Amino acid sequence: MIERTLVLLKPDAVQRSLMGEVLTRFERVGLKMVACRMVWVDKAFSKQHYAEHVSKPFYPGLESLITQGPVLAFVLEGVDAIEVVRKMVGPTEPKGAAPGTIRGDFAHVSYAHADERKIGIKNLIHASANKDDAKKEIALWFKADELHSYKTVHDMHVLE
Ligand code: IDP
Ligand code: MG
Repeated sequence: MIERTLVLLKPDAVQRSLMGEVLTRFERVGLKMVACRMVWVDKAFSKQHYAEHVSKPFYPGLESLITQGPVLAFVLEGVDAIEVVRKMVGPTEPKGAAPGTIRGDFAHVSYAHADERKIGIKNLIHASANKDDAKKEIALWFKADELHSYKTVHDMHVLE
């Protein structure tokens, strides 16, 4: 099943100059970038993107993190892309994220540490959690004419 999923490299990833390293991982497995933009998110847009979390205790820290600098927003396409990208990203808390995952390889902090300091947990990246979220999030971040269809060299191996 060819799917599309929304990925954000959060301000901590952008500020740590990790965009290239992370994008390389997605390119290497043959996922296709079909849209991309750098965006400085404001508080209102954060509340739209993180609507499910707005009333949670960690939301203020999360909002201040996601609005503190530009994010790189992009859409990846591939077979079961939503699940594959979440697998590559790893679990939310870097402390428990396995080596080999993006959060496990580039961060280590715990919820307890973030909560004690009342800061959002710096885990580098967002990826849509399921089909419904992917559809909503892609529509929130991109206009239809910003989503491209084209062939990569992977397509002959992925599709044929
Ligand atoms: P996800 O990014 O792995 O999908 P969600 O539960 O959707 O995780 O949470 C969204 C974001 O909110 C997380 O990536 C993280 O930055 C932040 N967050 C989630 N839970 C906590 C928490 O308990 N303390 C601090 N920050 C949190
Ligand atoms: Mg989530």
